[in-house]
This record gives sequence, C-alpha cells and structure tokens, in this order.
Amino acid sequence: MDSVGYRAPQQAAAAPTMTSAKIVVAGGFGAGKTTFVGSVSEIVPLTTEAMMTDASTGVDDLAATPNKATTTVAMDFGRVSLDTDLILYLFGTPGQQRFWFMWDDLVRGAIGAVVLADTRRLADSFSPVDFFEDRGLPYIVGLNTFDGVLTHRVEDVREAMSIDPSVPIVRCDARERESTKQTLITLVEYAMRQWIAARSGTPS
Ligand SMILES: Nc1nc2c(ncn2[C@@H]2O[C@H](COP(=O)(O)OP(=O)(O)O)[C@@H](O)[C@H]2O)c(=O)[nH]1
Ligand SMILES: [Mg+2]
Repeated sequence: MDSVGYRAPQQAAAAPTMTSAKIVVAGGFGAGKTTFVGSVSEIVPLTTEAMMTDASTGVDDLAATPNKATTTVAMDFGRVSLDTDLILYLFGTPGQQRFWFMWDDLVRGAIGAVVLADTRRLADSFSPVDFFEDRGLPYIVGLNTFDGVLTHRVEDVREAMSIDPSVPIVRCDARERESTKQTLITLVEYAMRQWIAARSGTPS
C-alpha cells in the first residue's frame, strides 16, 4: 500500500508533513536556466520564451549562443518533488539585465538559489552572485558543463568569482534530470544548514 498520506496515530507527532519550498534558478543569458528547469520539472514547465526579434540585436550578446532563437522574457516555472514530503517550486529568472527590476519580487519567499554559470562566460554570473550575497539568500553555483567539458577547475572558478569556501560549487549538466536534481539537493541541504546555523547563532 502506498503509505503517502497515511499516519499511524502513535507516529503522528514525529511524522513528516508535506512541505514545499521556492527555489530561484539564476545565471547569465544562455547559462542554461530554461534547460535546467525543463529537465527536472514534473509538470510541463511554464515558460515564457519568446522569439528574439531584431529589437534584441546589439542588446543581447549572442556570440556564444548562435543557435539561440528564443529568450526568457519573464520567467520559467517548474515543480519537482525531491521526496514524498518535499516539493520544490522552481523559478527561473530572466537573464537580461533589462528585466532585473523583477528580481526582488521573484526571490521573495525563496529558501535559496542556484546560480548557473557557463565557465566560458563566467563574468555573466557575477551580478546574480552579488544580488544573492546582498540579499543574504543562500545560493550555490552550478557549473553547467556544456558538452561535458569543464573548461576551468572548480577551485579556480571559486577564486575568479571570489566565492566563499563555504558556498558549494557543483558541476551539473542542465539537460540531465539526475544532475539537475542532485544540484537542487545540494542547495536544499546547504540552505537548511545555513538556516539552522542562523537560528543557533553559530557561524556556518
Ligand atoms: N551542450 C549543452 N547545451 C546546453 C546545456 N544547457 C543548455 N544548453 C543549450 O544552451 C542554450 C541556452 O540554454 P537556455 O536554457 O535557453 O539558457 P537560459 O538563457 O539560461 O535560459 C540552449 O540552446 C540550450 O539547448 C548543456 O548542458 N549542454
Ligand atoms: Mg531562459
């Protein structure tokens, strides 16, 4: 019998309850946010991709993503259950700076963020990192290994981005569900450790 939803009376106090959490998926333009949300979501991701028009010529840098014909104008939204008792709601941010006025609204209530980085264009992830540092929102960095190639060592990336040693930096392949899921688990565990540390007054 499927035990989800069933609780023996004597276990009621200790039994886990269904919890949901909001996660933000950020990163530069073309870092793989829409791909990340799409690969892991159990619902058809709600995405607001729009065909890029000539209006973005000279505004969005397509040099590194020549095949990219669409762009996320508002956000991606997906859902994934990590366990029978934890559902994550994923909110992908629009990458382009001209949409950044939405970020404060988008991160409200989130427990943490994944900053996706393309190591060939690392500078694009500096601003999202600054944003989460500034807001005190726990974040981890996901190095999206385009075509399985990580062009820089993780510790070199950490140094280049001035990321604190306590912040996890993980490799991920945004197209692979298992990889994406593992990245989210790393974030949730990290955010929980931060949360506990903040409440017990101990430095993380
Ligand atoms: N080879 C490869 N391509 C990827 C990967 N992640 C994303 N892409 C491609 O890179 C482009 C940009 O990804 P997208 O998810 O739209 O980026 P976003 O702007 O951050 O939402 C798309 O054409 C994706 O198919 C990856 O891990 N490997
Ligand atoms: Mg996108």
